[in-house]
Amino acid sequence: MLDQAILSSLKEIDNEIFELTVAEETRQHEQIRLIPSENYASEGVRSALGTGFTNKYGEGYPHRRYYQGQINTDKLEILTIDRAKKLFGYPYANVQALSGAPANLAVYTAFLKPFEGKIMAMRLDHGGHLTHGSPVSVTGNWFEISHYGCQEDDFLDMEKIRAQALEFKPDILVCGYTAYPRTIDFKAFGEIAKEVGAVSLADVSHIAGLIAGGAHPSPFPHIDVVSFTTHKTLRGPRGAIILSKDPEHADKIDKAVFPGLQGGPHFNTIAAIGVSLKEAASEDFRNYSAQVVKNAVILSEELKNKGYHIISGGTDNHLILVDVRKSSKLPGKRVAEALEEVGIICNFNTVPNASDRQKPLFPDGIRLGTPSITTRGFKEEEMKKVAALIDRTIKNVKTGKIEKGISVFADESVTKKIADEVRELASSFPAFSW
Ligand code: DSN
Repeated sequence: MLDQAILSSLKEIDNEIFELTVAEETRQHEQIRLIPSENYASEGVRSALGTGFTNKYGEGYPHRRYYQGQINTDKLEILTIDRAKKLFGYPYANVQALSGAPANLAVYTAFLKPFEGKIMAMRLDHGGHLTHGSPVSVTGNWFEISHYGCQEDDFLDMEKIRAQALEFKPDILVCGYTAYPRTIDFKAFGEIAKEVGAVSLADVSHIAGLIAGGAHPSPFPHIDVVSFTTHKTLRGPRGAIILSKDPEHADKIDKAVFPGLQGGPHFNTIAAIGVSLKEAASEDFRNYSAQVVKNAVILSEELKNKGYHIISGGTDNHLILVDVRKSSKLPGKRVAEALEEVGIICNFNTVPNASDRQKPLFPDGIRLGTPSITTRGFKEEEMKKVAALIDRTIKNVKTGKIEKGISVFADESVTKKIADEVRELASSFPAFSW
């Protein structure tokens, strides 16, 4: 979306930032964006981000603030909380966490003391998240961590997870992933947590929009605490929500967010989250989330038919993991960079059950997702075209060692032709009111 009024005032005030903004808007318009954690926020969401709510401080919670002048902010926060509770069916919601990592840290510190608590979660290279106890995150240093992973078929085995939990006895059992293409069995996770006396936490950042739209089962009533960012499939601003079932949990979480970890809430973000929750409750959004999954299934089937090794053999959600080393003898990073050259943006990504050569910066796979292109209106036919464009690009990438400064492409004229086709396809599906 290019808002002419906002942009023309920006141009007058700060031409450098104006030009970068236009360049980024244009990039997002002309490229096919397949990063599964990105989306296009609606006009309503973007408008709400730029209002006078950005000018207001309000440390505390509605009717319990440390600043005067909360007549509108209290109503705003209550309205957004109510929408979150209604949409996801949980009785308590905190809408102040600034994003996903602070939200997860708030949940951990609500229930655990550093250097005492135990957390069990998915390993990072199988689709977990840095804040699920990675050693490079404070979560991996402050708490004792036991990681579970996928089996040889790339699926989670709930019996094995149960056995591991019975032995490790975590205080918090985490499910919810950044790169797991299959349905999460919230009921089984909730039961295991109960059996071992742990709090169950689902970090549903990736699939919050699918849950809201009915395209993935809900964690309610199985999971105690649910955290998620609001800008992925949910299509809101960059922010986070923490849901809970138990009033004592909710109280601890509120205290952990403020004053435990944060100061003043970002009311403009809370307003935009409110807008996105209203939009996510609509029939249109139900259709959108169903189409996100449909598009991902078609893309994975098309790539599979072209000989690509799809992790777990397919997808149930918005994302697909492709082991490109197994498929094409190419490292994930080279493929992701080659795709960027033609205007297709994805992640290079670790994959479970990979070769010994895989490292986080040199993984064997790529991660593709459909939330952004579905927002733009891509359907079955376009997904087939996207699969063909990806395949043609990868087939044009050289294998083996390539000297620095030498093109990765076998034929530059093919690259140029694909890039033109990508630009044409993307530009014919504008996001919102481009
Ligand atoms: N950045 C998110 C993702 O891309 O999955 C995780 O934080």
